[in-house]
Amino acid sequence: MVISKEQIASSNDGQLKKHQSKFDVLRDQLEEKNIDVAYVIDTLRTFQIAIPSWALGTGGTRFGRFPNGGEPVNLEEKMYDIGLLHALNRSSGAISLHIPWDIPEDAAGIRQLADELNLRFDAVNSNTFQDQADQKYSYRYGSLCHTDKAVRDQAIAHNLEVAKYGEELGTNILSIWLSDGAIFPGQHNMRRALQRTEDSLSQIYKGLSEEFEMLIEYKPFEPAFYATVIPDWGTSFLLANKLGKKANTLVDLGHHLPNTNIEQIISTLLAENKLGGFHFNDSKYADDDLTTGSMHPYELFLIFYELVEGLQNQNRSLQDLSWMIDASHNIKDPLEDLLQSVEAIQLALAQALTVDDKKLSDAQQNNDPTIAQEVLQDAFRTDLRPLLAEARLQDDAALDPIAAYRALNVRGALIDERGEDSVATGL
Ligand SMILES: [Mn+2]
Repeated sequence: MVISKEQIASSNDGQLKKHQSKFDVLRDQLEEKNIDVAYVIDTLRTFQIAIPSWALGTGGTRFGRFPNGGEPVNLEEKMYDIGLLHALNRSSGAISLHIPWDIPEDAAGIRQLADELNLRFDAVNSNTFQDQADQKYSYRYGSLCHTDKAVRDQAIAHNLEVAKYGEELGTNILSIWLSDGAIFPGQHNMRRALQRTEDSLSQIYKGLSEEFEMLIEYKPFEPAFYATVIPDWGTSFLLANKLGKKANTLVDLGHHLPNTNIEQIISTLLAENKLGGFHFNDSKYADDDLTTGSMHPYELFLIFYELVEGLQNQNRSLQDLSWMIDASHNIKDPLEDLLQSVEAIQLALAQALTVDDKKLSDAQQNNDPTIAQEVLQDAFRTDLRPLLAEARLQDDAALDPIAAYRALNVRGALIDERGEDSVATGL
């Protein structure tokens, strides 16, 4: 299924007048504060968030899975689903693959389909956290950290193979998340496990071409419940620094212990020029992988403020980093859930872009926390949704993507096309 510009335009028709009056009021309000509205809209239009190929089906918990039907069963169908999202919001113009869940057998054909759907390929992700049917050695006791060199070599070769698939698709970013760790105290020697991991990563690093970037993701626990080998940003940063310029840290919002100040981590990593990418989701307790912005929208805004301010300070652009949604959709329609996440991310970005920087930095210089809070919360509490709608309208996307998705009965059409019991591969 493909959504045409005409379908989008007719779904916008009835809402245009109402949108225009809401947008006019907001624009006046922002211009009074000397905000360059056209710049904010351009930034929103340029900013693209990658959709992972494994997130287009219903996720599950270890207790069960409740699919919606019409799910994509191969890479092409997954790309069509992302094409639907991108047609609705024009902000999801990138796809991130997980190998071996989605192996691009016919790279040329896949690239052509991506062009037709206006998609590009973002980071490719390796997988050494589960065993595949045709695999010689098991990752039961780890991959890059394993005590047996043969297992480590297998995992190193897999990562380099994933990078090769990426190259064929026109991306040069390899994203690595390891589940390596110990479930029980004493299970492995933590120092040696880290040294072996560093050694394996450096072999992967040396095997990558000069243009390649390696992203190292961290996670405090799960599935290793006692000690994960790369548990926090400090360990990822340490490894990335030792490896060299091509290696950077990747921050996944859900990979922190409760109440961790993630915005401060961002600030430090940006200052050290070692922040490479971002995985968006939200959580109440741990790696809940819920819809971005569903739990802590204020935190998301503060994170974006650090991103925008930190990147501006270094004359870098948002496009220098990899941005991806990494969530699991357990009860909602995955496509609706992704539309909501993208909207929440764009909203947080817009809020960050409309902070009165001058007033905030004056308040900081004058040690005035009251005014500092006023400035931040003024940006956060201004309803910027008409600005997002305007950015979409300028790109021929839907004023209200969820409403358009429902009006076009996309899920119904996908069920007709693929069947009620069509279930996606992946998470
Ligand atoms: Mn992640």
